[in-house]
Amino acid sequence: METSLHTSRRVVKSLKDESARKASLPSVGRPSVAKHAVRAAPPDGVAAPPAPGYKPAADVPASTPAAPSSNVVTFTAPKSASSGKPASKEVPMDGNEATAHVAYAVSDVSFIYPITPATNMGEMVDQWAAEGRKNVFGNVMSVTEMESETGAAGALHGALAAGSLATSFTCSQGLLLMVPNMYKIAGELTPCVLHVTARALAKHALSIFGDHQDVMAVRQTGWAMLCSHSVQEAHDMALVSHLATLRSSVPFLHFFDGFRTSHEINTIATIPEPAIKELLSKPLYRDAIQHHRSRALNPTHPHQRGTAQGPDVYFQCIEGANRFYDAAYEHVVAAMDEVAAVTGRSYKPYEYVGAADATDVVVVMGSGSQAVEEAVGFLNANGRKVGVLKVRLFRPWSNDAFLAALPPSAARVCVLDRTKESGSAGEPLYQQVCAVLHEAEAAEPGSRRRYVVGGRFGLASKEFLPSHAVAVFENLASPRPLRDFSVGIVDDVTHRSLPDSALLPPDAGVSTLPPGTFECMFWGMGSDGTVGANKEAIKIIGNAGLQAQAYFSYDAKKSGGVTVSHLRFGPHKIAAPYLVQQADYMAINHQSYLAKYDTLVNLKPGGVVVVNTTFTDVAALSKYLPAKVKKQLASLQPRLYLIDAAAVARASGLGKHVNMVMQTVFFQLSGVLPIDSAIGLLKKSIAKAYERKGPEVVAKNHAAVDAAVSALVRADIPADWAAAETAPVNPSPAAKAAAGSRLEFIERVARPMLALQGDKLPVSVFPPEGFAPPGTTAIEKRAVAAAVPVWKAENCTQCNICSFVCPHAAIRPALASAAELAGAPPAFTAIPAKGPGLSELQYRIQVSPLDCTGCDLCTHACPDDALQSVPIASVLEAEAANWDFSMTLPERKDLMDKATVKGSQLQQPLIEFSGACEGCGETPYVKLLTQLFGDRLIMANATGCSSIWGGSAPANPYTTNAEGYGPAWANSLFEDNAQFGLGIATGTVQRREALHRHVGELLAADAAGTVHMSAELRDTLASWSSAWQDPEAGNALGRALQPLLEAERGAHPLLQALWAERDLLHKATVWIVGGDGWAYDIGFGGLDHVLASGANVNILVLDTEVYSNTGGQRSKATPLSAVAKFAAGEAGRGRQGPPKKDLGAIAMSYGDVYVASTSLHANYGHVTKALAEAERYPGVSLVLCYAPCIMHGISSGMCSAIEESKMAVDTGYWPLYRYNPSIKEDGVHHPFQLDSKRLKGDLESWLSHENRFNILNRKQPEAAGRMHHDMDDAVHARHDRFKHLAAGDLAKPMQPAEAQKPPHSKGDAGCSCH
Ligand SMILES: Cc1ncc(C[n+]2csc(CCOP(=O)(O)OP(=O)(O)O)c2C)c(N)n1
Ligand code: SF4
Ligand code: SF4
Repeated sequence: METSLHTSRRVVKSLKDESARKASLPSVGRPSVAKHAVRAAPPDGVAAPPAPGYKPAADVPASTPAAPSSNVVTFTAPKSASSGKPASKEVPMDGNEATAHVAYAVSDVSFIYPITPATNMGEMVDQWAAEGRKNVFGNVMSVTEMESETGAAGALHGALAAGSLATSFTCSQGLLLMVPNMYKIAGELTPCVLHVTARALAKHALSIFGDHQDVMAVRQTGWAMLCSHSVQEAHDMALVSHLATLRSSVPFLHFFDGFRTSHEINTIATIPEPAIKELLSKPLYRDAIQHHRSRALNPTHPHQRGTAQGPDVYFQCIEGANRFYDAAYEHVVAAMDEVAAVTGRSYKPYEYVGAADATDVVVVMGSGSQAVEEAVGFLNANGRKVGVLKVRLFRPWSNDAFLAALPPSAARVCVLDRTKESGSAGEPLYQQVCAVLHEAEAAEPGSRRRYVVGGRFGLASKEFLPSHAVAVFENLASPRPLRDFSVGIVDDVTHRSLPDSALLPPDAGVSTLPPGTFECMFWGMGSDGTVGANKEAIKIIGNAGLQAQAYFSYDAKKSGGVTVSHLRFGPHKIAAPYLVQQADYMAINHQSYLAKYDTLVNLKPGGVVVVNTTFTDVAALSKYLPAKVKKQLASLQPRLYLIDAAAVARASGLGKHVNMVMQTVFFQLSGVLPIDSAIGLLKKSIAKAYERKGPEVVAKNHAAVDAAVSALVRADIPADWAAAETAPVNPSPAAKAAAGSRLEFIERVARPMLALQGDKLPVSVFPPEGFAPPGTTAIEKRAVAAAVPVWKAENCTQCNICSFVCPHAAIRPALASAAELAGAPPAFTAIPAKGPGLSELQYRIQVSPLDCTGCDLCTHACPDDALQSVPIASVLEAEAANWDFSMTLPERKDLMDKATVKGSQLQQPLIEFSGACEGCGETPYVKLLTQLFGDRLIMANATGCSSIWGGSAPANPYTTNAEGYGPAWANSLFEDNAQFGLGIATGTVQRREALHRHVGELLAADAAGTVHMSAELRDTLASWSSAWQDPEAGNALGRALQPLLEAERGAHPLLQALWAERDLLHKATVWIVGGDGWAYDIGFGGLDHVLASGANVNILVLDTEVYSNTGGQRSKATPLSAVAKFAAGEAGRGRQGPPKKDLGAIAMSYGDVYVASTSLHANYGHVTKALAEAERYPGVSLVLCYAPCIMHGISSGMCSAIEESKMAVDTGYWPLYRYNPSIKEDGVHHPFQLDSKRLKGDLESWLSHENRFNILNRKQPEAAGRMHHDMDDAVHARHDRFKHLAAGDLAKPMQPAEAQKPPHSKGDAGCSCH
């Protein structure tokens, strides 16, 4: 192990004392500062000791530009950096790429489906196949995207049955969908490898992050399970898995930690493909492949598989497979040995690292083992005798091999699981180890019993640091170790969590990293390019011969959120599967982060910090910085650099993209590479990365690189910052009022989470069922816009269109009386309101500058040039105050018909400030939905962008009105949303019917004189009983009943029972919402069933024409010729996708489904009408919504979504229609109404505005031209068909429902149905 242990003598002494006492750990307090070791803050004014790898910087004069030539080197690449293996073999890549390389090399067929974080593996093999890359058998892999993981597993099973070498990539919910076929594949003893980025499961919440819940949920399927603990292992174990499956005929699930390993970039030594080829050409493998193929389904030597068996034989057949599992362990060892012979890296299924005579051993699986290994090194260097047993092979388990790996001296064993099995006697690995040890002890009577405890760590990528591992050892060595514990969190409810280590507190700054490791953190904003630039940087560094590691942490915002890039590099191999704790170099790419987040807590004393700020002068900065930050800077004494990177980016034509400026500065200040060569490599990588976007973009980025360093300013930290103090800030009354009853959740949970302090929250603050209160986005105030719109009253015609199109509900009309305006801030100007019933009021358009994303859609939409985008700083203070005031005005929703464009915007949007991308085309539909029906809306939301911007804790954009009513929103899964929504509707209807009966009984009892109630209550109940299905009148009566029931509920148990169910007096409307991936693909079966159900439910499909949430993979809504991911090979086959599936036609074919195809941006009135009609229709309604998305690559940006959508409709690409079965065809009235009647504009020219169509145009203009022509023909043909339908040529556009019904088939009596 290369870990260096920079430990102080006092720490050593205290450890030795502790082990000598063999008792509970003494409270040693924090270890004292050691040379190069404990990175505590230095005393005021004293520079910190240099960290390893540092060379004092030749400084830039304070507050002067740093000349490009100045030597401000901080990192020294040691001579040994490139020693060892030939550089060509050592490359930085992430775990997904490391795995995909091997999977591609040895497989012929793959069926894929996107799911984070495994998606990238599918993307890579798809891309390589499209490029014609050959595998070791000389074949180009056949890669097919399926409609779901169920489909992928079924197809995989089929390909295997046909004798192919097939593979797939998945995790989490995707893996769960594969379970039935996993049993089949294993049951048929089929060689196959599934590569899994182990991920949490959706329980109380979905999480895309890593743990072992998914793989542990399939451990019973009969697949071997081999775990990789690092990026290098992901590469090596991938090959071991493919070899071992061929050897054993047992299918292998190869897994590694999602994100931590799948997305960590690390320098690895790759296995040359010729070596893999040579291995597979051994007779053993040739025979194994031949054997697999000889078993394939083939009519020339047929056999039958998948029979039905009874009690007589099924059991024996299952047991018959034992010998394959018994032999599998040896096959794994043999495969590991073969790989070792080729690579020099040897592995064991169970591998022990630590003291040979260890008394205490931790057993663990996955990347966490590396943190434990660091802890073991630390403890053993300080007098303890401990070790770690790394489990790689979890299934089939080998008792003997495990026991052989465990040192005989081990008296105490702690098993760490990265999963949770609620209610079990212990997690799976713990139970496995207990069983082994129990059996071993039982087999040897009188043998020493080992003490075993188990605990959990790292769920959903929770950080697991060496200090946590030390705490685990401390617990194990204590007189009464905590069992069934958790580590890394504070459980103050069931008190199962371990306390922080006394020997190595998490924040002590003790490094267990190899000497000379340089650590960097880059704080960026989602979509600002920081992550991409850092990926390139670490590759440049790694390719230059240093060992490199990079990991990227994100929040859940689709854009405008926080990203932190964690980079490490140095001369020695870097394991460290955890975030940077003490950065030598920190870049803060947005100045607001200094105030919003505790960025500097992770800065090493004396390190370098670079801030992108408009305040490049210390005096100005001093006014801006919060006192806390000044004090931190004064204490840490970093070398502080300021740069107005945004100005450099703007001047270079890059808009707000500061990433290349900050990257150049990094290379300049870190000195990781000679600056000239670094700049050369950076420019080269820019040219490659932006090639697709054209030479202009490349030139602009190069210009930014050239201009960066001269804009850098070195700042001295004023001495008086050490004594800075700020007055405490009290939230404004408006903010308090907005928080309302949610205040406790907001203060205890939401605010700390938003400040990125969620890790520190104890268990007790969270609602255990994961429910979230509404309206928490109102407190976020993200201030991400560089420019915001301001209102020019003189031009405004009061159409409310700006508010209609705003994706974030950040601009709204305000109506105020003269009296109310008396209390307005001075800048809150207003004009007389126009329209019937509004004459007494004043009107204003108000923007919330702190919630606006600066997308510019509203300024584009405004037909009267009444909005102007201005830099946020110029209006922030005044407009924020205006917004706060406008929020105090009463809602005047009844003054206009809400089912009109203008009237809808006088309704409070009950979704606001979501974390969707700037200009997102999905959110305005949902916003309008909440304005039309928000106070009675129940939403079943499929997983997808809409569930992420709509439900990422703690940000809940769904909010309530003054009454406390608002959308009740739930996400079940991706695949089951239609059925989930149907279930909600069925349950609600059934309960309401019971309530209605109950009211009838009450009224009858009242008439009979057995219940006494007031006349008012009786009359209101009677009226409600007649109007209960009318959402307007019935709900008004329901509201009126609440106080009456409250007053009289004690009079009779029947009244009390009615009071208990009073929320059902309100008629709800159920909307099933999701994206096209859900509706057209994975959820289509369920959706189809709901369409046929006749239930009174509404379905809203937000059609972005790709799987937006997972990065833009093709769905069956993707149009012909649009290039989407997971379909890279199609262009090569001269065809880019089948034509888009016509979901509207399918739905209309039922004849009793209301169907609308609409585009909010193209026709505001149409969408409003369609939603209102759909809701009113007493059956299933389907509204298909054209939703522009950043994935479309609109060349003039998302601000042009309105113009683009109008063209999409004008050209016939996206038709506007409504099919309303309530309208009976009578020759005059037609159920089908075509609302985009005339085609105009040129389809080809519209297509040229969007990159998704342009990619093919650039690559294969002929094929693109042909497809565009086909599309044009199809659009015209469809338009003609629609015209006929609209004229009543056919009452039901496709087949009448009756005609589609299959002849009724009667089941044979006595058949065995499965
Ligand atoms: C069973 C399963 N497979 C895959 C995923 C990963 N996943 C989450 S959202 C999504 C795509 C959503 O696309 P779409 O329905 O079009 O909605 P959009 O993101 O475009 O709004 C995928 C593949 C999942 N959550 N569950
Ligand atoms: S710029 Fe965008 S986010 Fe801001 S108010 Fe206008 S439409 Fe809304
Ligand atoms: S649908 Fe597109 S624009 Fe909207 S949040 Fe998703 S990726 Fe962003």
